[in-house]
Amino acid sequence: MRDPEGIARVLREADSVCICSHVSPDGDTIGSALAMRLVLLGMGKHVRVFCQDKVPDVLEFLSGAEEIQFPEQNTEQYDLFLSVDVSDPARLGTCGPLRDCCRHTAQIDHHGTNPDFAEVNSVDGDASATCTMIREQMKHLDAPLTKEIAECLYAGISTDTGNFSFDCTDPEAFRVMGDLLEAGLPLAELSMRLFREKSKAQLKLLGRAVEKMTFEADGQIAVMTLTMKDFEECGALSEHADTLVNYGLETVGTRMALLGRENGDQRIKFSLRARAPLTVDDVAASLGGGGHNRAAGISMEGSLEATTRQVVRAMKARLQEKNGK
Ligand SMILES: [Mn+2]
Repeated sequence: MRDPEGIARVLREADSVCICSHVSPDGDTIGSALAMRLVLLGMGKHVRVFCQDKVPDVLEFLSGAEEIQFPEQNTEQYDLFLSVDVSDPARLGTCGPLRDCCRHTAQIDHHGTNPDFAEVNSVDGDASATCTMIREQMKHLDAPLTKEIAECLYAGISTDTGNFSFDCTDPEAFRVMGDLLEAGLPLAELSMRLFREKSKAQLKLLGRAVEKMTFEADGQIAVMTLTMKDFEECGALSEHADTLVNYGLETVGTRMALLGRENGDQRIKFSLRARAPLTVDDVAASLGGGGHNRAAGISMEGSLEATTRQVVRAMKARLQEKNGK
C-alpha cells in the first residue's frame, strides 16, 4: 500500500537519512535515490546514498551520482534508513547491514512481491516506477521540483516503462512526465543518451549475444548467454548487457526470453522477459528470484550451462501450463 504520509512523517522527524539502492542498480533505483537526496538536502537534512555496486556509466551524469558510496565506506549513524526500488532485503546486498546504523527504517518501492520489510512501507506493485512514487512523495513534503530532480525522475520512469512502451506505462507516468517537462527536463538530449547511444563495447556485446541466440519450445523462448570471456573480448561490463534480453523478446514468434550471464563471482545472473499474457515473475520466484510480471531476474549458483538449462525448463513448464497442454 502506498503511504506517502507515513513516509513524510518519518522523513520530517529525521535529521540524517541513509538512502540505499538495490544491487546491479538501474535508472529507477538510482534516479529515486538521487531525487530523494536532492529533496532531503533541500529540507536541510544530512544525507548519504549507498549502493553495493557502481553506478552504470550511462547514469553518471545525474546530479549527485558522484556522491554515491559503497556501504563499506560508511562511518556514520543515521536517524533513518530509506531504501528505494528494493523489492526485498536480499536486493540490498552489502547495504543490508547499514540498517544496523540507523534508528528507523522506511522504504518506497513498486514491486508487488515486496514483503514490506521496513517499519514504514510505501509499496505499490501497480506503480510504473518507484520514481513516479517519488514525485507523489515530493508533493507530500511540499518539495519543489527542480531541473536536476526532474532528470533523476525521468531516468527512472523512462527505464522502467521501456521508454514509455511497456504495458505498465500508465496515465500517472505521463502526468509526472508533464511535471518534469514543465521543470525544464531536456527530453530529447536525455532520451538520446539513455536509449539510443551505445558504447562500442555495448554494440560488440549485442552482436555477440545475438549471434549466440538459440530458440527453445518451437521458437517461443529465446535464449541468450554471455560468458566472462565474451565480456572480456568485447571490452564490456556486465551493465552493458542490461537490456540485451529485449532483443530476444523482440524476435518475431518468441513469447519469452532469457539472458544468462556470468558475473565473475560464481553466480549466474538471469534476466527474464515475457510477452503478455505470459508472466515470468512466478518463474523467477520458483528459482529464488523475483521482479515484475513481464520482467524478472534470478541470481543462481552453478555453471552457466546447468543453470540456463534449469531456467529454460521452468520457462517451458510455464509456457505449457499457459497453453493448457
Ligand atoms: Mn523500478
